[in-house]
Amino acid sequence: MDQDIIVAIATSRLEAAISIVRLSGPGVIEFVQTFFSGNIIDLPTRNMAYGYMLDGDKRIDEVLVSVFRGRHTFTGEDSIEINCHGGVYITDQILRLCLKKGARLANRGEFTKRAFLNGRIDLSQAEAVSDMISAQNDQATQLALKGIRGHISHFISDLKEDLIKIITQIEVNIDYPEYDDVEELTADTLLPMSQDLKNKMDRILEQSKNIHLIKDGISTVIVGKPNVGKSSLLNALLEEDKAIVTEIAGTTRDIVEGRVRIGSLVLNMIDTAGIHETDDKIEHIGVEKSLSLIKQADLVLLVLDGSKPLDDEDQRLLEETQNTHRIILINKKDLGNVLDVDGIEISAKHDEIEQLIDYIQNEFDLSALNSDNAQVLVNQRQYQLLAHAAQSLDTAIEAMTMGIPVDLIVEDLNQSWLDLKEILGEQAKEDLLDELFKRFCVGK
Ligand SMILES: Nc1nc2c(ncn2[C@@H]2O[C@H](COP(=O)(O)OP(=O)(O)OP(=O)(O)O)[C@@H](O)[C@H]2O)c(=O)[nH]1
Ligand SMILES: [Mg+2]
Repeated sequence: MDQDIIVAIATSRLEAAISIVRLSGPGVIEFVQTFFSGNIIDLPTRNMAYGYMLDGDKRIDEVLVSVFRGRHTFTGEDSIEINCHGGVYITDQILRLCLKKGARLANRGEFTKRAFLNGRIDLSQAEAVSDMISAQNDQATQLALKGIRGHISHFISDLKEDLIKIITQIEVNIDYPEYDDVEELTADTLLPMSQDLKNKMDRILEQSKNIHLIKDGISTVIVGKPNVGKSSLLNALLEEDKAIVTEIAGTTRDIVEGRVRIGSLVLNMIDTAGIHETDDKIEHIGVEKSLSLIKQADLVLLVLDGSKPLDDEDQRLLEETQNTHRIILINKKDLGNVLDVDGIEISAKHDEIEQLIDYIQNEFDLSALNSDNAQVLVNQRQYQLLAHAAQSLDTAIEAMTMGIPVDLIVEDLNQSWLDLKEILGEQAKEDLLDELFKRFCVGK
């Protein structure tokens, strides 16, 4: 376990009203007392003392020092937060003073890492702290908050509990075969329990699939042949003239990006080059890009010009986007609609896009993911581990169905068990930990 005192600036390195310099480690209160004019030695936990940070006789800054004692702090160690004036220079001076006195500069995420190593939080909670910092919208913060409060830990622990019941039955059976009939155990008891557990895992995996839409936003690509009004639509959604709009076909040659908020949803929009056959080298590259974006997007907005009949290029795009999550938009409704296509009529030029906005809001109602009983995993690491756990369990279930002896099945169940533990970091290897905590900022 780390024993040294670590220090970092916990706030942004920008001029502000206050900055916070954070320290943690055994003996940190006595340590800070040696260069602080107020009295913190006798201060109860979660209290503040007023005074000056001192470099010898020199007063560095007038500060408030908060004291956090014992195991119930964020890191699980004694900690200190120095609230100083928020100038970049003065904050640096206080950091330097702490270093000069013998503290060590914290690595990225080291405070949270200590919290984890000291058993204050598990890995899913640590990841939620990181998610909280990077959250861009209300739903993402709510999700992160649930994670911090141990939501994921709870339902993964339940799965572990179910699994260990199955494993113990088998182990008992292997160790004391004279007490149990192997055949009976396999057929009657193990299979329904295992199937039940597998169903629970599958449900969590299914629900978790859409979580990236909350965390990262919905990647949305606008496609269509040239001149149908794609850039006009981007501008209407952004409520600004970001992309160039002209009556000349082939105006947009490269991709143009913008972020649109619709209620609590975030759409990461990409306006693309109009897709059509072209000899123009630059335009051709743009078209290729557009086609590949269709495949990666969460949502495709296919724009058609409703004032003109469909042509081969429109047909091709209707086919290209057939298997994507797409919305067909019939633009230029102010000029009439001659198309016999199911779609939402809009006029991008005149900002008449309310129907589209309503449609997207209904289509991506992600509120269920944030409800109290939704069990969702919030990142790829967790998702892949659970998927692997489910896979091993499935192999075991197949083996059970085929009547394979239980002592051969236990291996797969053990693998599933290890994966579940790793979600909570109970199995975490040191290099994995380093990698995870590096994604934090210094001071967290
Ligand atoms: N009447 C009418 N004209 C529109 C509407 N939306 C776009 N336009 C016009 O259609 C022309 C093309 O618009 P853009 O938004 O540049 O079309 P684009 O699909 O981005 O075109 P490329 O970038 O060339 O592929 C412009 O003259 C727009 O003003 C609309 O709703 N009604
Ligand atoms: Mg354009």
